[in-house]
Amino acid sequence: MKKPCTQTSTSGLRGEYEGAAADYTVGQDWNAYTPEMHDRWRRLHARQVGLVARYACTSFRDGLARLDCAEGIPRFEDANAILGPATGWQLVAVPGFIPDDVFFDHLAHRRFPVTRWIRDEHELDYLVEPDVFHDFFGHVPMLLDPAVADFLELYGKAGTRAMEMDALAMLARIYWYTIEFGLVREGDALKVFGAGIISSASETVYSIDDTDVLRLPFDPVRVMRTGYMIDDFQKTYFVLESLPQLIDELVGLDFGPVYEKWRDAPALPAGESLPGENPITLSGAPA
Ligand code: HBI
Ligand code: FE
Repeated sequence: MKKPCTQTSTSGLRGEYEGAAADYTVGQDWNAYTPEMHDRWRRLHARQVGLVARYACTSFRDGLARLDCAEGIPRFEDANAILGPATGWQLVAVPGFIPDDVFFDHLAHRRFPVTRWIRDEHELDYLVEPDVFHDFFGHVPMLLDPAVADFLELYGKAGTRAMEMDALAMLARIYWYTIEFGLVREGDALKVFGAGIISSASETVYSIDDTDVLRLPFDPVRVMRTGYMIDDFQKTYFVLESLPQLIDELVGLDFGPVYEKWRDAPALPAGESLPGENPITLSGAPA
């Protein structure tokens, strides 16, 4: 593994890796945030909160309300005081994107890595790398949901085998299409629970209201076979019937044979359904 301090210069990743521990954790250094940074957080938060009421799933709305983080970049230790008793998760500050094996190890131990830097003024709606707004606003409310809390630990534990079997790309699609870009049905409406959607104003509206995008019922093997977009809106979203479906379908799944079978096949293109599939045509929430 590269030393943290060499990663900044050789990989082009944003963030200050110098001084990070072997597990890539750093102090949040909350006092280093400027008033401008806190103000940027406030504006991002205010914009998303206006959408959350209509578009986000109940767990997200409840979780966000408990975190009380509207006024500025939150202190991770304050969130930890809420998360610990609720689901046993703890946030750890990281400089930015971290190596896969390190990321998996944190999740397997119920530690969620949260990037400490905040995006610049000119990238308020979308950026490819995670920042503190994406990681905290998008992910932390869902860590208060018991099914998501358990699922993320399971995902972390699944990482070692996926890497050994050269099937990381397949496992990563599970995370991408659920934790990052997942939708969930609530009654007759579709709601957002993925952090990649809910931390972006335009994709929140698009993922629910666009009438042409493909929405498929969640199926773990179908998900593991499907490619995804990293720098544009998704062309396919997968819809859970409920958040506990994550546990119901993945706890008993033997990933090994699935990796063996599909690892070397080309990914299914996003945005295309297979013969016999029934895309979901439910509309979003009533206005
Ligand atoms: N590091 N900070 C951070 N955040 C992520 O979401 C992340 C990561 N490292 C690896 C990774 N995600 C994914 O590639 C794994 O889920 C496969
Ligand atoms: Fe994320």
